[in-house]
Amino acid sequence: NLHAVPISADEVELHYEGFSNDGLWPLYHDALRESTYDSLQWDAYRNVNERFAVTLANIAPADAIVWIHDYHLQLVPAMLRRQRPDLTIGFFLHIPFPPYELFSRLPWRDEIIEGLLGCDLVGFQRPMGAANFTACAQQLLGVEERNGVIELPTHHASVGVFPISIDFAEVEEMAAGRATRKLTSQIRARLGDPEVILLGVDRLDYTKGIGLRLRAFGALLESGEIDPERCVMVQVATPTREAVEHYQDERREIERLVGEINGRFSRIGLPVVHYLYQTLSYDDLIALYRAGDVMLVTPFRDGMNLVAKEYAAAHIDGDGVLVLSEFAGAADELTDAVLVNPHDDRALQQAIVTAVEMHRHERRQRMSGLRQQVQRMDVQGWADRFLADLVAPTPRP
Ligand code: GDG
Repeated sequence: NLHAVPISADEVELHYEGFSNDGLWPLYHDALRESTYDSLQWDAYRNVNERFAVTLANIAPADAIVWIHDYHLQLVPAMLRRQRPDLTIGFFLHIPFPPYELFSRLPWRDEIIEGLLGCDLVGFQRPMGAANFTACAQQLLGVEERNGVIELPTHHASVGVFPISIDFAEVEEMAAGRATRKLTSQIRARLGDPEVILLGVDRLDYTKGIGLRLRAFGALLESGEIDPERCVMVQVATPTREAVEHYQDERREIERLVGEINGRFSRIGLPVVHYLYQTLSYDDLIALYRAGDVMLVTPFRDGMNLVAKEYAAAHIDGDGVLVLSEFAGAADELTDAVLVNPHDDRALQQAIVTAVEMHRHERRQRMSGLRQQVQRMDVQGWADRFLADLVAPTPRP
């Protein structure tokens, strides 16, 4: 049932790599890198959004429900409502929504808010995203908000919080398969059967704190708090947005760090950091999750972070420790993780040592809490809750 919307190579450069990923992405993630604000990129962003809106307007049946996703398409709701006032329109933002102090830098800030206000329901990962959006709408456009509903002359736009999740049952089933079990023991053997495998899995993105965690691991090897004969680290860094300069810089820095740490602490045939700049198959990924004794999820800022949830779902053995940044949306729910402020070097090192040294009983207790939480709040529940609120908005008291 897919209906493709064509985008030219120029538009990929201007709309996708440019405005979306070199303008909005850093701005929405605490301005961790400088954003590019370029009016040619903005024109392309508007044009691509317009094309999605026109396509939807042409194919949506009367009174249909439309659910639009993510920062690449924030203008579509208002564009679509103008053409098709009969539709019920929802939007979900997968990344954080920044505070007014940052958002107001954007030269086209009013247009973005107006675009999103074309919705019947705008959903965010965390309460802070919803609060930031509401504050921006009030300050920039002077709209009135009451009980999570923004009152507009044409309609009411509800603002809600819907933390996304994963298909717990699917991951659990894959993890339980015989092939996965075999793959997991092969991975452990190939790594030299270490006592502890520390694992990182991320798109190679500067928001994910990959360098930070490598530096923490290096410092612990240096101080002797972690023994390279007992522990190895595996870092999967999936290629992403390679045309964007900030990503090229980040890759260089990570690869320099991996080289530095391996040069200093590896033994022949036994590197202490195994680095894969590759996209793995989902089967391999699940086997790797199972092999990981300590999962390191240390973003500076992350809308949710599904890797943290996948790790818990894959650990059907009930063991394993998750080290999780407070700045990932997942930290609101996964309180049985070892939570850490990744900006605090020493705290991060301490969290890693705590995870490596944790007693079996505590590991199992925490993993059980994590698994229950992810199972209870899976992706189907997320979709059901969003769609139920979209069809019958329930203003909060
Ligand atoms: C955005 C938000 C929010 C990773 N490497 C491989 C691979 N992956 C898969 C993981 C996971 C997904 O990619 C990554 O999801 P995250 O949630 O961790 O991060 P983003 O890509 O930044 O996603 C984020 C999310 O949207 C959903 O709302 O949680 O905050 O930034 O599913 O498994 N999959 C395969 N091979 C890999 O090498 N097959």
